[in-house]
Amino acid sequence: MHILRKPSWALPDSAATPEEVVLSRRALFGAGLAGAAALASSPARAGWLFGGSEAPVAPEPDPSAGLYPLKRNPAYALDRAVTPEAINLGYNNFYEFGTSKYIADEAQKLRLRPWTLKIGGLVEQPREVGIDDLLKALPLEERLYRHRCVEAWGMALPWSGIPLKSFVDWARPLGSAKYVRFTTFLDPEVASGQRSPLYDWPYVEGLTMAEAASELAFLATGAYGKPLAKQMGAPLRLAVPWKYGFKSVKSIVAIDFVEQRPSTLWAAAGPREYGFWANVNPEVAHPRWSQARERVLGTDETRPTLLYNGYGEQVAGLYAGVTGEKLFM
Ligand SMILES: Nc1nc2c(c(=O)[nH]1)N[C@H]1C(S)=C(S)[C@@H](COP(=O)(O)O)O[C@H]1N2
Ligand SMILES: [Mo]
Repeated sequence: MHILRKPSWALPDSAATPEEVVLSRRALFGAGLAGAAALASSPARAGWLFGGSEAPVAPEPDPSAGLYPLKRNPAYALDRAVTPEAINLGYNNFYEFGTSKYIADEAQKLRLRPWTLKIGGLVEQPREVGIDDLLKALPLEERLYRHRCVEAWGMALPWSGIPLKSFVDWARPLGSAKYVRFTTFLDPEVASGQRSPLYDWPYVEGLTMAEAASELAFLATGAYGKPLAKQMGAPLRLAVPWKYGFKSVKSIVAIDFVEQRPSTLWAAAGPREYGFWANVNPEVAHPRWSQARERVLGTDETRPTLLYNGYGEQVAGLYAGVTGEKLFM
């Protein structure tokens, strides 16, 4: 997602990409995307762009690993194949670590413990909870979900985590709360992308209370039967699959219940292109490209995009009374 610039896959890049990386990307994305993958920035370049250091970081054990895999909730089935895990681990949007899709190495700098979630705003009692205590306090399950990025690519994956409604009930918001605001960590020392002045860090996203209480909204703590990978937004991210992917905010450190609609990072950066609602709709084009079809990650196919990304049955009712709003951008 670039503002008033070409999409990232169209950016020319004269930096040589190591052959083995190009080859593995070719295998991952198929012939249709191989060219784009070869053109895209390497992780090293993403770090260089923002002045990140290249020191390798040793993997740390994840104390929540024993919780997974979780029991799958069969209510959330798919009409398509699960995207291979390797694709999800190697093709990400996480601008905190660079604007290319290949930020996985850079994201390993993120430290996951201690990880404290602050719950505040309009709640009976503000509190701070460590991620491992949160995992003990709330029900966990696995769900298969689709994911549709506003950049016209889609995928499907098994998330593990907490139904957002369970979290909201547990947090005990006041009746005056109208929105939930989710905030990503802020640490430009670790996240070289946060040294970029182009965005108003930290990354913030929001939902209405009704959206947050809907059955589909999910707080992901894992994927593919394991704790979340750092590049996928560990240790806690949102998954709202009927909305464009930028709503699914990663590496959350604060959840606040508020009365005013929150100002969100992408809506602030590009108000003509990205809005608060961001519901998927094939008939409402992005100002710079069609949303009618989507590239299926991990294949060389495209498929028609579905209204609400195929989740209309679960969520269309949320918008019945909403008028005069741009629900699909
Ligand atoms: N904090 C944060 N959250 C984020 C983003 C980001 O750049 N920073 N990118 C968003 C976008 S545009 C998408 S498509 C998804 C990508 O998630 P994935 O890398 O796990 O596929 O994360 C979303 N959440
Ligand atoms: Mo996205």
